[in-house]
Amino acid sequence: MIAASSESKVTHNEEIKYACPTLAGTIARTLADPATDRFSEDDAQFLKFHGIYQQDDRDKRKTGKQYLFMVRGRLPGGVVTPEQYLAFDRLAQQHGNNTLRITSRQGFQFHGVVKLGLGPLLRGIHESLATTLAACGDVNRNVMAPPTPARDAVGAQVLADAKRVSDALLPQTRAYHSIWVEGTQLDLGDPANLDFTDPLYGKTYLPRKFKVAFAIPPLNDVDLLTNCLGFIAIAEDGQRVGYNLAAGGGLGMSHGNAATFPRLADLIGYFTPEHLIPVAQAVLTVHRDFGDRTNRRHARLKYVLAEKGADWFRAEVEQRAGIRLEAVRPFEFTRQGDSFGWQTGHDGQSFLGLYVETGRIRDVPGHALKTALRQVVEQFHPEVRLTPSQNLLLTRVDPAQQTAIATLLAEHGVGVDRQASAVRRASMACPALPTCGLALAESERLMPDLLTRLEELLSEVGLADEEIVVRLTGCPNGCARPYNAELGLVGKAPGKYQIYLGGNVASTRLNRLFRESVKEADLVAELRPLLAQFARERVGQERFGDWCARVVLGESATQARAAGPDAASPSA
Ligand code: SRM
Ligand code: SF4
Repeated sequence: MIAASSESKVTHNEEIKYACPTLAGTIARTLADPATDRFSEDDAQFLKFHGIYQQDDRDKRKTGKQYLFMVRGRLPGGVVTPEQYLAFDRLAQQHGNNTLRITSRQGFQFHGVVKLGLGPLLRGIHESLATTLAACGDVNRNVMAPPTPARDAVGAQVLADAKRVSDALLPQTRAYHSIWVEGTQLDLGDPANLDFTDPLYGKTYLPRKFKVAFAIPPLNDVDLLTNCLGFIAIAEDGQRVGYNLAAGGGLGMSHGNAATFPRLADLIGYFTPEHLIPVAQAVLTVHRDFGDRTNRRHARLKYVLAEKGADWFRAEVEQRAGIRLEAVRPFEFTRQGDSFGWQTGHDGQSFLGLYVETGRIRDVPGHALKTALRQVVEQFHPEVRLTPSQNLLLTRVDPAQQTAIATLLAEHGVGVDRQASAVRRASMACPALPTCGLALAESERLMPDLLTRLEELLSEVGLADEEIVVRLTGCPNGCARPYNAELGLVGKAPGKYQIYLGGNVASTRLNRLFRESVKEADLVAELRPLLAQFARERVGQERFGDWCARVVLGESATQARAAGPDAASPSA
């Protein structure tokens, strides 16, 4: 029987998972069929579990649908070996649109892949010892972790833990290997396939996607509280000694549907590292067993937390993990985001933070980032790490190589010192048009120009060097996490955006809706009086988000913080 939390009928997604628990669908058969350039609707749902989205080029819809595929790689903590990077660079050129898109969860996306290219692309990714399995679908997605080589051993310990959790939460189906490596269609009538039950996920997997992140305070570069499951590392004497558990975050919502909302995670308790996997599996199985399978808009773990409460949830996790959680240990998040330029890690090696506009690695006239990175990786073999803000780090660099790397980058128009303005470096945009089927408005294609206009405005009001966290998405699903930005812009309709204000730099507070359906051309004019007043009246070094929360949204800073779990005063 398919588990449901109410008497209502389960969704179609639940029915097809139940009918085909290996998630093989008829993907391999269709892949081998030269007569079609697309998969059936049901197979398109199964494809997601294999890291693939069936899309079409929305710029070309007037002349009929042109099917293209997006392929998402799963890279825990955003860590990419030099060999993998070179493989991805080549595969993007051979089978995609010759760009690599760093995602807001430290993955890589290939866009513009045609059906014929899927087989060689996925095989190439597999041969590079990476995978796209469970990068999408009703399963745990890419596990985020701080990519910056920390000042002590904690960073490496947390990355290793993130990899362990990622592995422990992978689905066990043979379909991925059979389709993409062996090129064979599983026999769907074989009882072994019909009755397949995943040891962790069961027959119907999760009601919806599930997201995990690790953070090392005081840095909140992963926007931890927006995840279903968050692990906040507690360190003593340069070692991570345990984790605070956070659960029930998530951002997706629909315009005009108050039953859907962004939510920050609750702090649940503290535990020591030997319990990491049981705790992760306990939280995941609470979602599996209590998530709503009758309504995909209400199926995320955040709604279970919102409705049943943190005390109920803590008791469930304790019972499933077989431990008692201790009281949350004190910690403080002070900022999100990345740092740029050359820095030195705890091991004495150098690393370079590079700003990547809207996360898109590509060559454009005067800025051949894709070629530059390929040549740097070929010649100097740094490890590549993808950040949760869609930027990139080159790590494990011999300090003696800094000048040569900077020179090679400069030859391709890629600067190392002042890479972009503070506001641009703190920005994110989701892909939206033309690839995303859910986009209501432009995002990635609009962001560079919008930021130029914002930079001009900031100069005009005397704030040229001001860092403001600005995030733009083409719809309310929130893929670039706009609801905890200081300034969030969310697509409402073609050319129209909702303006959200008042997130904080630590990413521990949700912003609030300020204006609705503002025309794209009017966005900067709408912000001008606000930024001018902020420049005149801010108190000391007060940030734009805090000022908005205090003055524009009519709250005291204290009340504003209470809108979400305030990291400055954590409580169990
Ligand atoms: Fe997302 C759906 C892109 C991070 C919330 N997201 C999509 C799809 C796959 C559209 C679709 O379902 O057809 C987008 C593909 C666009 C394209 O053409 O590439 C898409 N999401 C992305 C990425 C690439 C945005 C980016 O700018 O980097 C991110 C990929 C991350 C990864 O590597 O796994 C991405 N998506 C997020 C985040 C941020 C995060 O996880 O930290 C969120 C908000 C957090 C959350 O999950 O609540 C997010 N995406 C959604 C939702 C809303 C889910 C909900 O609960 O309502 C959808 C729609 C859905 O699932 O039906 C969605
Ligand atoms: Fe697409 Fe909306 Fe996500 Fe942007 S926020 S990528 S438009 S689903």
